[in-house]
Amino acid sequence: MKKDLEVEEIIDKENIRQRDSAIFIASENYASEAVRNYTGSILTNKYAEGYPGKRYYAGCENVDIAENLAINRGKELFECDHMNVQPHSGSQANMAVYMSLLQTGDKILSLSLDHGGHLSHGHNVNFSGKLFDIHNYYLNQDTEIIDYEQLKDVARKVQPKIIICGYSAYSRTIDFQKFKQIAKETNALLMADIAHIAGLVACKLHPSPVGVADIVTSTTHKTLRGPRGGIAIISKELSRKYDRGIFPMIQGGPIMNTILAKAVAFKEALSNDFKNYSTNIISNSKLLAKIFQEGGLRIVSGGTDNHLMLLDLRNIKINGSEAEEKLNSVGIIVNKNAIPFDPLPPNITSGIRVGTPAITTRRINEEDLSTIGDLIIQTLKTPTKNLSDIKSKVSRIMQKLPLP
Ligand code: DSN
Repeated sequence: MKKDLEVEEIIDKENIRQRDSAIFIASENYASEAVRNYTGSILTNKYAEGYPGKRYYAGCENVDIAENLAINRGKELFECDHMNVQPHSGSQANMAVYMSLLQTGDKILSLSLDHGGHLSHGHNVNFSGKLFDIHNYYLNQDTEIIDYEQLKDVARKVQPKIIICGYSAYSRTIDFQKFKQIAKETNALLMADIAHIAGLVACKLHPSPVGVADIVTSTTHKTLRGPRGGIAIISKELSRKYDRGIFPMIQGGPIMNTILAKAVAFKEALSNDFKNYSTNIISNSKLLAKIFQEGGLRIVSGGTDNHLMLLDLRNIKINGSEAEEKLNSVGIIVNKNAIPFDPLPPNITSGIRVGTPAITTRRINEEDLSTIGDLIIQTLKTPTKNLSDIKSKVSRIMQKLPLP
């Protein structure tokens, strides 16, 4: 293969960045070499509109096997009866729910984005907010966790067609059974978007919404550590409609190379190694939360049950945007994030989101993680911009950790 030098340079630099940085972006991970290789396989060459055995192209005999393999492994992993592995992303898995099961203009009830929800759950700059009538529920201002009583009141008043749970910046366990009771009482469908917690759900480290929610959507690249893409788990009654919602309604040809890599990731996720990994994600998250609290940082809701936490930085007089930039300058990668009832706009924010899926894949030990936790506190609290000493300490730790 003739090398494209401009492209090689990008990859070389990104390799170094990923190796030397302490990555705490809650939605990122390091996929295995197998997942990366199969994502780059020759299945990228194949058109396969339709579903296994019912394609609109000839020559699909091998990709049919690939898609069925992904479906069967996915069903085993999540203990479900029907899975669609074709969504190109989490947003598209969600879009297909609304487009196939609702009419445009129908009411959707979801957690507002600035309380931890997702753009595709009805934000006004997103297709979901433009095409549907969005109503929100919120976190309780004192506890900063879901207020199920308030949710029930809003649901009774709004009478939504669908209620959405599952979030991008929520560090506490979600009670899917309570959601189901409220959805049942108000005659609404229930959708659980488990993009963030999918790996934890698969390992039974978070309760599963499968068999409780009518539709479960997810990405495959966060805690699940697969290729970048989406999936949906649907009840038997709704599956035909949903499948048609993906194809032909909102997507054309499935990305067969990614679907093959999803099959690989599901097999990895069925292993004991993955269960240990997922257990470590949570213990690392709890360890960091403890270090931050001992260092005087405030954690939204007072702690974490999962792979992430939100830090409220108001008491140390730095905003989310400044914190993100400062930490980035020392090789610690987080993202600014609104905190519930944030007085600052979303491009600045009062908080940062810190997650442990990626750093746990690097097999960091408690001692090194504690050191990095302390370096995060130091970076945020030190007024000076000259933080080269901290940067060297971070890269020294990260360089010795294996990459998958
Ligand atoms: N953008 C993702 C996240 O960072 O949570 C969600 O899609």
